[in-house]
Amino acid sequence: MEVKTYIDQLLTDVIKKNPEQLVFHQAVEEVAHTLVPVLERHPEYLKNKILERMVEPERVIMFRVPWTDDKGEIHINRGFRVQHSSAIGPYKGGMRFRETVTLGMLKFLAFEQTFKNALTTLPMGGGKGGSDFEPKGKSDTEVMRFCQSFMNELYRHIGPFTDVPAGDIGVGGREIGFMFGQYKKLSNEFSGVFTGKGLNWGGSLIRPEATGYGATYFAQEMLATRGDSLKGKTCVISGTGNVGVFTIEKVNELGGKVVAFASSTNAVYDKDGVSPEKLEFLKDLMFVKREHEFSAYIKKFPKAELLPAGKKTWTVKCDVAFPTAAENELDVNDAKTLLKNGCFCVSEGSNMPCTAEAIAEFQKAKILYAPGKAANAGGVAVSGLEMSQNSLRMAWPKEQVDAELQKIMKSIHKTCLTTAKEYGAAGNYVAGANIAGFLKVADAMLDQGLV
Ligand code: 2IT
Repeated sequence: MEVKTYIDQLLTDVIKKNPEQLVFHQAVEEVAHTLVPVLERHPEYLKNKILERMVEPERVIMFRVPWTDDKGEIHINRGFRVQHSSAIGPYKGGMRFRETVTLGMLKFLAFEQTFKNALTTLPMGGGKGGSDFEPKGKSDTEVMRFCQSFMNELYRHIGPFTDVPAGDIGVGGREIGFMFGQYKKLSNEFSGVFTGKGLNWGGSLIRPEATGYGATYFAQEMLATRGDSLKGKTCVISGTGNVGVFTIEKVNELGGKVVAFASSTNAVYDKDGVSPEKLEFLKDLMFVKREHEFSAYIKKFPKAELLPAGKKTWTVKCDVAFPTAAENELDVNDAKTLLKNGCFCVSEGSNMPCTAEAIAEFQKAKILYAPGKAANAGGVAVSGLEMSQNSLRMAWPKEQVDAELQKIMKSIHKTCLTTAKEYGAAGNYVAGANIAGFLKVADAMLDQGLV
């Protein structure tokens, strides 16, 4: 059978077997199409059904999470952990707490994570978990009771050599603290079972910054291939969680300026750029006050303005765009608007933020475009470094972690380019990332037999 026909058949089966898991279909489809030249060159992957195995997570855990709010009312949420691949290391990946979380969403994220983690050069498998619990608007004690109930089930499925969760949307230092505390109590063991921990109890310096810094380093590497840099560049981002905020910080350091940012509530245009002083205000708003809209920012810095309701930051003229929010936040019309306004570099700080049609526009226009599994791998890479520090019972200085992060982002960038070229897709970061990640995991699977 021709490889193209085989891929089409595989995708039909994935859709049939996983109805309604649209984002999972989308993630598999994006990877599968880029693997055609690999499967043509390596029939052993076909014979051993490597791709069929990869589209089926090794294990999925789904459970009830009952908890009581501050008034004593009972709530029931659904908890998940998708243990996707342990081919090259323990399952590793974040937890997402958000009202919209579904099994399909976590399957897509776990699938992506496996490829991303393979690119980091560190020994980590892929996983993802979470719940349809929405932490926004909940008190600290409600979040704690939820996290404890969540761990009452999950603790038996994870461990420093089995599965090491971390944060994602809706899960930051506070949630990791509560989950780690309950894990420690139930297992009677202080171990590196989570990453993104507090600095006093096993966390790594630079972990909160790592995803945003990494996506910015990746953009810098892409620009360097055209003899350019971020210096003097106008940038826009979307979300202002950990990723967005620390993207702004690194863009400032590298001499660029971020003129637009957003949350799920509204968006801001700040023509002069978010200076370091403004960024400190924004950090306080997002991380301390947990205010997810920007009226206080506009009041404090009156030259900034709110974009009209529903208008995305992608409508603001820029050279470089960093999607830093959620999947499919940048569609084909946004891509056309960005291109029309002269944007020539897109580095994905979040997971699958661009739709397939948007990516096709960027590729047709031959701009620099990096998919999340390469560009945002800095977060999980520093998680890997946190695991190393925990194993050594050491804490490395900031400069050392940041230098390692830069080295890893450079290495991922180089791997994407050389692999893409080797398989006839020069300059295509999507093909490069998918193929390089696939080869590492596939070869480990061949070595380890049919398990
Ligand atoms: O999407 C991601 O890479 C993360 N949420 C971070 C995962 C991790 O284990 O640090």
